[in-house]
Amino acid sequence: MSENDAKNVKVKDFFKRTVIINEIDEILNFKPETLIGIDQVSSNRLAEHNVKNIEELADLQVDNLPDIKEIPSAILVKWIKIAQVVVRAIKEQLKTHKKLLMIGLDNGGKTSILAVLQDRFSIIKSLLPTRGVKREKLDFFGYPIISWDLGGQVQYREKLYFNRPELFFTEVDLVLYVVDTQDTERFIEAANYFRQVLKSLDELKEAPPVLVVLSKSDQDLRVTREWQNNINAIKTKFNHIVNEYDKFSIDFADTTIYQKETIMQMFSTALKKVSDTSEIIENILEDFTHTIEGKATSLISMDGLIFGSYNTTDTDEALLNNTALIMQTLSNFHNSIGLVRENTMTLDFPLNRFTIRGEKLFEYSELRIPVYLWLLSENPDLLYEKIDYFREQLLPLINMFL
Ligand SMILES: Nc1nc2c(ncn2[C@@H]2O[C@H](COP(=O)(O)OP(=O)(O)O)[C@@H](O)[C@H]2O)c(=O)[nH]1
Ligand SMILES: [Mg+2]
Repeated sequence: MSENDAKNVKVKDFFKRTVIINEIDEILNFKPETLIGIDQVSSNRLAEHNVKNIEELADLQVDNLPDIKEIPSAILVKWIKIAQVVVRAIKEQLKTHKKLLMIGLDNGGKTSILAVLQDRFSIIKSLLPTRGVKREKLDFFGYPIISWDLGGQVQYREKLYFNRPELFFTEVDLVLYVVDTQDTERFIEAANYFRQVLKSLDELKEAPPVLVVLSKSDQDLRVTREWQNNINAIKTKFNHIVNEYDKFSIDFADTTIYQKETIMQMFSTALKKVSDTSEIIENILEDFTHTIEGKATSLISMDGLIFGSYNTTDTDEALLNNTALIMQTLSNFHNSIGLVRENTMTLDFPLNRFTIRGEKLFEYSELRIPVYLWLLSENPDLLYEKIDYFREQLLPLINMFL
């Protein structure tokens, strides 16, 4: 899943080989000529008739075709049908994602926040800004975060966002609205754009939860009266705007790039709003399993609670979980006769060419029950190599959701 969208695009075969697909949601906005069989001249003719992209092509009515004399109607109908297949497939694929939008005025700190995430989790996949609208996208363990600026010198962008809001605001699972708490001069502008965003969402009948990110809440400032006044002013204003509608829920989280944990906390708040804990843990395990080229992973406590697991086949899942539970039973027995619990348990199956290994990660509850990460892999070297990465980078993240 979090293996980048574009690689899994099932509709790729409909496009010319030279077409580069970075993000699937972008495809709807591609020109018709990107499709196999549609030449540039015809694409331009279509554009003259207000059919500028694939989505608009798919929206044409077969029984009410525009009169384009260079394009025979039988051909046009064929193109419409192809566009419809593509659009349907893409919408289907988009639905399975949890899409997080990060927006706010330019200079608010969005890119910096994404950079912190990227920097902490080298596993996160990033995509460069794409042509046209300048957007940044990060794949946060299977949760795409799309970011762009509002306001300032970027009027041409606003036009696009607010004239064709459906391209940006549909099927959004969470809006992260970033406000620079130090830039008092632009509070009003920030609030106005916020209202415009809610209005667009409302018109599209969308009501994702909203998390207002109070950025640049640096440690030394937080103790000042002035900063506290700023925060109160923002909260009052934004709550007031939200109350103009009775459908949005709003929350606030303050962050500073100088304390990375504030950014982690903000994201865990965000993810908790869109997914349940086990789904988040599973996404993290999935990415790790890919990194170690493993076949299955499970996070299991010594009393048999499975916190989350990832596997590609049912057989691997059964193999891993059954083996893990038996090894844990053995470990409990050893412990009961006074042996020290091993931090690592490994079982090699050389004839079958795989290894199962359990790594003690932490203890949970007052009873201090050990929790192990169990891995099934045909390539144990990678598993040994990356376990420290898991411990240092991913475990703190998982702990936020337990
Ligand atoms: N003091 C402070 N400055 C920040 C913080 N986050 C970002 N900045 C600065 O604000 C400026 C704009 O940040 P940027 O991430 O590019 O904003 P964007 O336009 O919303 O993407 C940069 O000079 C950053 O160094 C923060 O938490 N504290
Ligand atoms: Mg930026």
